[in-house]
Amino acid sequence: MTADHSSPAANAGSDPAADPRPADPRTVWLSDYRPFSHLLDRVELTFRLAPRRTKVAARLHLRPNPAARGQHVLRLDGEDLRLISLKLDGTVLDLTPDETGLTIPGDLLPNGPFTLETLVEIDPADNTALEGLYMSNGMYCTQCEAQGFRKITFCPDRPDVMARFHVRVEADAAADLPVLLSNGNPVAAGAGWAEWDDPWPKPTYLFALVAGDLVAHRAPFTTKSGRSVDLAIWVRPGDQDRCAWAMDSLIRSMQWDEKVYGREYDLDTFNIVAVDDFNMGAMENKGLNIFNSKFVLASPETATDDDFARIEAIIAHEYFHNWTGNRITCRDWFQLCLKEGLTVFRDQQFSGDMRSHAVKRIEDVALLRARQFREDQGPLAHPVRPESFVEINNFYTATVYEKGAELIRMLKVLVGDAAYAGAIDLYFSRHDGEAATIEDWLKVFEDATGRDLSRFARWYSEAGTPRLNLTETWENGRYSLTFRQHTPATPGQRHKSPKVIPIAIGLLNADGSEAIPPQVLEMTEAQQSFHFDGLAARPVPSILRGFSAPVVLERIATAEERAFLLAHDSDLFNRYESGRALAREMLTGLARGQGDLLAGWIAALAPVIRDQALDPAFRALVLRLPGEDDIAQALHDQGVPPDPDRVHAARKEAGLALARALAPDLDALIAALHDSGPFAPDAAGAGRRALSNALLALLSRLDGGEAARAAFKDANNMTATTGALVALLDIGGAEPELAQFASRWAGDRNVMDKWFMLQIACAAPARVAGLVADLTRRPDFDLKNPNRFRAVFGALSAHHAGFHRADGSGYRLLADWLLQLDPLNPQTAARLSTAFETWPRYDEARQHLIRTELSRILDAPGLSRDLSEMAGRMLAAG
Ligand code: B3K
Ligand code: ZN
Repeated sequence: MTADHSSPAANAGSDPAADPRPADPRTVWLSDYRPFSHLLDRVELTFRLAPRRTKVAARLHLRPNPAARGQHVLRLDGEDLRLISLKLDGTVLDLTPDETGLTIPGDLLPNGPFTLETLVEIDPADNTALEGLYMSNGMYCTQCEAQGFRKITFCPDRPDVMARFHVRVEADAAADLPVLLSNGNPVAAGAGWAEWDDPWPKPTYLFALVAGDLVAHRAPFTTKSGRSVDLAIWVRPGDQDRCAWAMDSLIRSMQWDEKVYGREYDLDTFNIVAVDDFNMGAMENKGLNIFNSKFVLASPETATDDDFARIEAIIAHEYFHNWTGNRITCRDWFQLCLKEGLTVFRDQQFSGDMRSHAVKRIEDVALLRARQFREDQGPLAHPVRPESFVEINNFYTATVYEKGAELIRMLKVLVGDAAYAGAIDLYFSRHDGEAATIEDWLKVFEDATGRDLSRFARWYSEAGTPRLNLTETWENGRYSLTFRQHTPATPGQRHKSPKVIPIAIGLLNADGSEAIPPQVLEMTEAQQSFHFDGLAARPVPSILRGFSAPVVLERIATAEERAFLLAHDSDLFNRYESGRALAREMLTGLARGQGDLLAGWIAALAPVIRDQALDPAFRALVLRLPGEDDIAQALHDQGVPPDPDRVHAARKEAGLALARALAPDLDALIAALHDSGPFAPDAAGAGRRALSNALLALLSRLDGGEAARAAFKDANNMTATTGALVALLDIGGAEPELAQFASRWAGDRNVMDKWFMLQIACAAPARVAGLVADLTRRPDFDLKNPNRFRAVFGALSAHHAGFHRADGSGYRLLADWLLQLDPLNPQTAARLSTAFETWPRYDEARQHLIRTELSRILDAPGLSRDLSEMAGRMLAAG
């Protein structure tokens, strides 16, 4: 293979100066980073817990930072704190805090080490934002990332200020709080109090405290160098029999990190606590992970296979943060992808090792496209390392996490497995105990491999999904591939430069065999050709195998060629990809009322579905039709504003046609997947159940739901139950089953979230808004519980045709509820507002309706910083 390239004048980088938007005065800039004025050696905290009046006494041991000479004041962050007393080296200071903190003037500050003591009062029972110290079902817990610690006490609340923490927790004798936990190792305890000491310096965002009436599911662990660790998962009494899977996942994660990354655990205890009210999935606080109970508790009766897989992945993710995030943390919040991208990549590797790499990759790419590509193509697009933010919580995004992980994956493909391992070892030895940057990260790879990564670094600073266009020629026995790359403009970045793109390829002979050894082409220029000589005949190319780069591949191929790859490619990802391309072309054709590609699609798909030698999990993925949001984006890419009703109808029509084509085989195919043994949440069983459920949904289209009704009655696990329920909801006949489900699970919040979510997800488009409104009137709809709010309003926004009703009812309903939620929980309100990010795709009438709702949100008095930043960014792109 030989390569040549030409690079048109396309080297203009990002140009924030071209951003026409007026800067929000609250904007924080990466370029403004300065080291903190002081070093914080040690923090001693005493909590006297009381729901409305918790007292926090803090003693901070500080000294001037030699790296920050010339900064004369000491600024402590602090919000919503009632300051009772303040002392410097024992002397009372009479200073008044402002809205966001406390400034100690330089003339009061010693030149050497000193101690600052504060006593504050806070109100955890009134904390519905779930940031800082708050209460959930009578228990106390904390969430400090990113900037929640400042709601607990006055302190420099930034990740580059790291200290050793000693914590004493005292509970009122009358309170029922037998379990008192914090970070690190337990050092002493008595009736109503406990002390914890964390020997590892950490930033405030990793601080945690939990107090409650909890029971533990325990297990011992011995690290490879012989340290005994007490593992415990703490839950409410009654939930302890649903912790086995999470514990098993934790032990496997610890073993995997030792084996694959050489990383051992470094404390005597590792605690995980499950809480019902939590803004996200989980949090990696040092030695005391706090989890949304949804991602801990599982039994076959209450959790689906997807739940089991997600629990395994999130337990691993938080555990892996102990090294990638905690031991090596981020210098500032702009470097968030340093810990999140790497940790997501590590949890993806882990899940691949535990399950099937190909299936895991297909699922990860589906998620990347559904969430990150969507973000990258809309008004909220931002680089993996953003340059500014108003509210950092708005940047815990698919771009930082999922695209961040893709960048690590590309690096690994580019340098090779052995060099990757060497660079990672260097990263751990060079930066352990530090707060690092993306520059540090790339330097490690440069030093370990001798490569120049300056061009690769553009992936971190430029937003947008590159489009990779491919043309092929076959002349005189020479086969050539010519790639052109182009990244569309994104907000604030009009001009983009060429990226380094690893393109894994294979060339196939007519019998499906490989004409050349599979290889990785390294594209570095705007346009580049690669030549292959010595081939006997024109091959069929298999491009971007394993999705080797997060790009949109623009390649025109015939349906025959796609069908050939779906049947023969040795790369399972690209087999799936060919099936997906066929399905998208067929569905966009149907939605546009053009041509009928159904027969060709079915002819290509059916043999894969019937092929019992293939992994059922893979067949289930191939069978899964592209979602309506995906089809809408494909239409937009074709220059057609999507009509949500037609998209919905096209998908229904394709499902029915497929069901009819497979009809003679459906019963036998389902029967062959039947499991008679006890439920096990392993990948093989999960794959069989996924395929069985997908086929059952097809069968229901033909038999009026008879088989699904029987399956619902017989179901002995939640995967089978929800599979049958979805099949029935889809055909509109599940009233008795919904009622049975609700009466069986009324007392279980996590299971009932499924009940709320599924009926919205499967409702006919015209019914969605009415159904959501009805569900919010139920006594068990709780605005303050993020899981319940997301179950309902996440399902509304994910229901493409229901949310995008032409009358604007979906938009209005969501905006009304975001405005209700915002004063209570701005973080969750801001997160769900991303439902509106796709507005530029739609027709003018819908654009107008969405922009009207976004303006209404933006104009609301007292709007949070979180939601105002999001609404403002979405509107600015107009
Ligand atoms: N680091 C946390 C996320 C914190 C989100 C703050 N808004 C969980 C994780 O990524 O592991
Ligand atoms: Zn994380």
